[in-house]
Amino acid sequence: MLNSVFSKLTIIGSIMMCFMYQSCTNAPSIDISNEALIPVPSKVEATNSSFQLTSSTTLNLIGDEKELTPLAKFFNNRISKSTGFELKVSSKSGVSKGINFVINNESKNGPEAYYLEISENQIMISATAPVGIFYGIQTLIQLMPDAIENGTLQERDWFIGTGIISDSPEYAYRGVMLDVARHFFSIEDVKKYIDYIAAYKMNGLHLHLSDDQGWRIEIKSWPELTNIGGKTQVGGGKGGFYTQEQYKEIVAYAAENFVTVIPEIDMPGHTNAALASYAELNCDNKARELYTGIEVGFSTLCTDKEVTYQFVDDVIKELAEMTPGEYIHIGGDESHATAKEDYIPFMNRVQEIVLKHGKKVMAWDELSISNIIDTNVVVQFWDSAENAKMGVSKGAKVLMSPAKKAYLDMQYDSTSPLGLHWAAYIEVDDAYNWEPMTYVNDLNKEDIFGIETALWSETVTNLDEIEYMMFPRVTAIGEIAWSKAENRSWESYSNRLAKHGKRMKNKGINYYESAKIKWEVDAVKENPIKG
Ligand code: TNX
Repeated sequence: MLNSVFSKLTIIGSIMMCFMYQSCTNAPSIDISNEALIPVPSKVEATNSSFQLTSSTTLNLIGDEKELTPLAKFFNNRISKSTGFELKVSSKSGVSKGINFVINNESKNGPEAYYLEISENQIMISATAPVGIFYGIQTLIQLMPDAIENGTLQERDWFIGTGIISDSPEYAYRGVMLDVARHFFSIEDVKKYIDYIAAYKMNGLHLHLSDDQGWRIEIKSWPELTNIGGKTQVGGGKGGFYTQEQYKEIVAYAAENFVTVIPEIDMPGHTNAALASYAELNCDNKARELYTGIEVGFSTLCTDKEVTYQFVDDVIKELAEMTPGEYIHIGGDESHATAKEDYIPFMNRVQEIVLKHGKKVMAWDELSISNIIDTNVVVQFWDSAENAKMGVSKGAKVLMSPAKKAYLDMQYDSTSPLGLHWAAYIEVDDAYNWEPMTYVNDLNKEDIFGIETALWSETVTNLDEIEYMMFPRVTAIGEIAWSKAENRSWESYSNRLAKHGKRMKNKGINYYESAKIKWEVDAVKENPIKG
């Protein structure tokens, strides 16, 4: 209410200004430094006027047409349902009226950095690479009225505030893990997950593809892994798996959204589904029963059998062949059924296998007790700061995923209908208020590979539930990973999130309406409605 009075006053104000200075345009004044941008950009300068997007706005591509055309398509797709516009796209040699995507070599902040300049007549997003333009587009969409997120045609004007934003990420790797083993999720759900994370400038999708309850990726040389091991899930549902073609489809969709897939095959523990599929992987040569509970730590591959290494080699080989990303995750967590003297040589040998197939190694922090055989090894800190530090002392980098802060499967509080709480209850402020640089003491910035948040799926069974656990906490972790520490504060983030709620609602996201946030149900930024 107050807000709409305020915005009417602003409009009246700008009309009066226009008479005073005789520079009448019908562009309302919009202050972009007040927009609810998540993650918060490095620098925002408002010039307090607006650009109007109309059906005749053109999209001008300056740079390699082949690289820029998919971005123009992406932009048109994002805005077409709500605006009804299909902007005309053409290649140009220089910036002109309309929206310009520009590839140039001017930025010193790396390929993901972008520069966004909005004036009354033109918008320019420039970057050294397509990924930077993509992130500029994500910001531009957040600068549009919330109604842009509606899935149906909105009859209204589309004003975007003017000013300049320059932005670049704090951490190069900003990931999200999805456990498709405890409960299986369809390709469509995974694609939605990719859309959600890319919107917050996150660029890694770690897929937890195997666990005690299920094997979810077709391996042609070991077909029973999915024929048998893919048949069920937690609670006894029908499970499922991705064929290699389907996995490639996920990888390709992720790449279109500048997201890299990191596949995980968890071993030597968390392997009951494989042990149920092939008797010879067990030390006693007896196939295990399929498992649909949620206990951990009871299964292990037989580490002194040669067939185990043949199995690992074949699996990693097929996985490496269909994974363009540099990393393969080999798990290594909670192998309580594997003796330490077996675990260490096993993990050493599996690391060798990953390198042999041309990939780099990622594993949970327990890996640190074995050798770190390559300087590119990444240990994923979830539980033990000691392990994280030991990994660094042996030459590894650390991926920060502290369970007490970054686990999306933890309950918000004791009343949450979904989730576990073995690590903590994680309210939105808990998810936001931590600092990757100091969370584990004695780490240097260059020891940190990046930030990753994780959604384990023991209690999560469908996309609605994924959304509930993910939102809004994923936006908190996304901001920690992208934005500079000096630009971040709970006060600012929680205010922005309060406004951002409308956007999530319009998108149809089933987010958790935390009592910690003063949600603004009516958008603050109601641009003048037509008529
Ligand atoms: C611990 S985190 C696990 C997973 C469970 C998760 C549940 C980690 C490396 N291992 O196996 O799914 O807790 O929160």
